[in-house]
Amino acid sequence: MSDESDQKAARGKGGEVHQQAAGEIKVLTTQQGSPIADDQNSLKAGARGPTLLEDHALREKLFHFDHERIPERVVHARGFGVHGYFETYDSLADITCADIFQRKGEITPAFVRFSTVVGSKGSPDLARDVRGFAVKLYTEEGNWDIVGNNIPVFFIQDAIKFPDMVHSVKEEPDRGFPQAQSAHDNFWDFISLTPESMHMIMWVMSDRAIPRSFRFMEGFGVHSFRMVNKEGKAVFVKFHWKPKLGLQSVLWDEAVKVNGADPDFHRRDLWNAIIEGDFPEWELGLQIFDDEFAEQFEFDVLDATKIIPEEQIPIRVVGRLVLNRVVDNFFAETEQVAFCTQNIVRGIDHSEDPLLQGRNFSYLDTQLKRLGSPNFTHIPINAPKCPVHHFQQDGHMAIYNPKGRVNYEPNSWGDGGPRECPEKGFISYPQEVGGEKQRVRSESFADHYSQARQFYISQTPIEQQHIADALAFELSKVKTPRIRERIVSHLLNIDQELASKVAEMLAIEGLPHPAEAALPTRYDLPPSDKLSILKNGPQSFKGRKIGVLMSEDGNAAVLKYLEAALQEEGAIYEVIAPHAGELKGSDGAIIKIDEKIDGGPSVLFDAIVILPGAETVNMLVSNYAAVRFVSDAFNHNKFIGYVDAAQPLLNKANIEDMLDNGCHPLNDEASVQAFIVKCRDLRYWKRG
Ligand code: HDE
Repeated sequence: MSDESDQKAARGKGGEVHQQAAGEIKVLTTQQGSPIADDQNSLKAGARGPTLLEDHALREKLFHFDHERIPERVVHARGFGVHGYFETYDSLADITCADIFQRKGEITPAFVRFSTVVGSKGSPDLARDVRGFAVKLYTEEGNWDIVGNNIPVFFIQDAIKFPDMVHSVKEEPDRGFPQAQSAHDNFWDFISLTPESMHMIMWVMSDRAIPRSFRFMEGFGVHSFRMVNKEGKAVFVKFHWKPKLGLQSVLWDEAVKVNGADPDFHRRDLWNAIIEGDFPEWELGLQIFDDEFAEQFEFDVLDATKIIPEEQIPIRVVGRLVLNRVVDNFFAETEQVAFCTQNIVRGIDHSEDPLLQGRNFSYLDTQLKRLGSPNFTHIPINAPKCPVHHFQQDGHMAIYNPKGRVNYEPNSWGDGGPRECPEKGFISYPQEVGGEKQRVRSESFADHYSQARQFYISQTPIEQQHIADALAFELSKVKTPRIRERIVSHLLNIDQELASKVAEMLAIEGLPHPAEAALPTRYDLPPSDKLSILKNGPQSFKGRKIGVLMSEDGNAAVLKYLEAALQEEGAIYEVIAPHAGELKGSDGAIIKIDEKIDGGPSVLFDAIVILPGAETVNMLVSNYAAVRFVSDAFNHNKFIGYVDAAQPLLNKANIEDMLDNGCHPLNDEASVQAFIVKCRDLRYWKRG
C-alpha cells in the first residue's frame, strides 16, 4: 500500500491511488517504505529449506493481514454506506436554532449507512429484518446523527431489555445458527413473553421487512426528539425520511430466491444507481407537536413502540437528502463510520424516552470497542467538517496532535482560547424532571395491542395475507408448540381473523385464550392509510429494472422501443440470454448480454419482457432456468411483455391459458409504451 504522501501525490495528478502514469510503475514497499525486491517467495535456507524468521517483509505482511479485522457490529453488522448531501428547503428558525435549518438552500454533507440488523457481515441482503437507516449530517456546528430504522417503532420500551432482545434473535448460542433469521424458537419465545413487541411484530411480519431496495423504503428516527429555538422554546419532533421513488417490497418467495441469486441485491442496486447517476433522494419530514398534544394523545410520546399517525400530526417536509457518491474504500468509510445517538447539535435535543436514554450510552461505548480508541473521531469519515477545538489528547492512534504548551482550560496563554461560549454552545432543554428513584414502567406505556391492530387494519387484504403468511412461516420453524400458541394468544388481541388464519396454517386445534392484557385493545382507532405500502404506490416505474429474455435473432425493433420508453420513464433493462457475451438481434446488430440465464433469474427484476427469435426460441424452451424465469415472474404477479415468437416458451411455462391483463403482447411502439404505463403499478395483484 502506498503511504499517505504517495496517495496525495497520486491524487494530485488527478489519478486514483494505485493508478500509475504511463511508464511510471510504483515500487512496492514495506509499511516502513523499504522497497521490496521479491513479493513471490519467502526467504529460505536453501531452495527447499525452512523459512527464516529474519524475513521482515514476510513477517510484516502476515502480521498486518492477521490484524485486518475489527469486531463486527453486534447488531447492524451488514451495512452499506454512501455519501450525499442534505438540502434545507426553508429556514426553520422559528422552531429550532440548529444551524442546518437556518438558511434556505443550505447544503450539508451527509453519509448514510443502510443495514440489516440480525445477520453477520456476510449474511444475505434480503433477510426478513428491520433495516438500519443511519444518517450522519456534517453540519457547520458539529455532527448530527439520526440513527434510525425503516420501521417507526421498536420491539421494546426500555433499553435494559435490548441485550435480551438481541440475544434472542441472533443465532442460538449452543449451535451458532440460524444466521440472519428470526424464524427460530429463541426469538419467538422472547417475543411471546414480551407483549410490548406486538406492534413491531406486525411491521416486521409485513412486507416492510423485505424491501425491494434501500431506495424504495422509508426511514424513521423512531423516538420523539425536541427542537429548541433561539428563545429556548421547545417542541417535540419525530423524523421521517420519505423516498422520492415511493415504497416497494418483494414477495417472500422472491426474497428467498434473491438471497441465493444475488446475496448483495440491495447494495448492488444502490451502488449501480449511484454509479449510473440516478441519485436516490428522500425528503425529510417532521411531525411537530407540543406538550399539549403530547398530554392529550392516547399513547405516550416517549414510548418507542408507538407511532403518531400522520392523520393526527401531518408531516411537514423541510429538506431533501440526495445520495450521489459511493465510497472509495468500504472499510475506511462503511465499516469505520461510527454513528452515535448522542451526536446532536444545538437546537436539537433528546427526549426522556427510556430507549433513547439507554442508546445514548451504548453507541459511544460500542465505538470504543469496535474502533479501539477514543480517537475514532480522527478517522476522516467520523471527523466533523467544521472547526474542532478541545483539550482531549493522546490515546491510541492520536492523529491530530495540537502544538504548543496549552492543554487545559482555563489558561492564560495567548488569547486564553479556546473557551466555552454560552451564546453559541449546546444548551440542554431545561425539562423539569423529578420523582422518586424507582425501577418502573410508566402506566402510560401499558397498551400493547391497539396500535398493532391499527397497523393491521390499515393494510390492504393482500398485505394482510402477507402478514398472516409471514407469521405462519416463522412460527412453522418454531419447534415448541407452547411458543406458537402463546403468539396466537397475542394475535387474538390484535385481530381474530388474523389469529385464526395463522392458527389454521399451523394446524393448532382450538384457539388458545387471548393473552392477558394490562389494557383492553382499543377497537376504535381508525385505519391510517399511510401505513400501507400498496395504498401509497409510486405511480411510476422510475428507478426500476426490466429483465429482457432474448435468444439469437431476438426482436431488435421491440427492444429499441423498449429502450426508448424506459429511458423516458427513468428506468433500465438488462438482457438475459442462454449464453454469456453477445447475440445478434433480428436487425443483425450486436446486443450485449448482461446475464447468462442462470445468473439472471426474474426475481432480480421488476417486470420481464420476452423477445426470442422465432427460429431460436427452442434454446429457451429447453432451458429450465429460462422456463422458470417466465413462470416465476408470472407467479410473482409481475408484468410480462412478450412477442409472438415467445409463445412456445409461454406454453412450456404453463401459462399460455392464463394470460391476463398483466401479460402484454408487444409488437409496435404504442404497445411497448402502453406496457410501461402498466408497469407503473409494479405488480398485477389481480392475478391472485
Ligand atoms: Fe441501535 N445499536 N440500539 N437502534 N442501531 C447499534 O451501534 C442500541 C435501536 C440503529 O450503520 C450499535 O455502532 C441499543 C433503535 C442503527 O453503524 C449499538 C438500543 C434504533 C444502527 C446499538 C438500540 C436503532 C445501530 C451496534 C436500545 C432505531 C447501525 C454497532 C436501547 C431508531 C448504525 C453500533 C450503523 C447500531 C445499541 C435500539 C438503530 C450496539 C442499546 C430503537 C441504524 O451500539
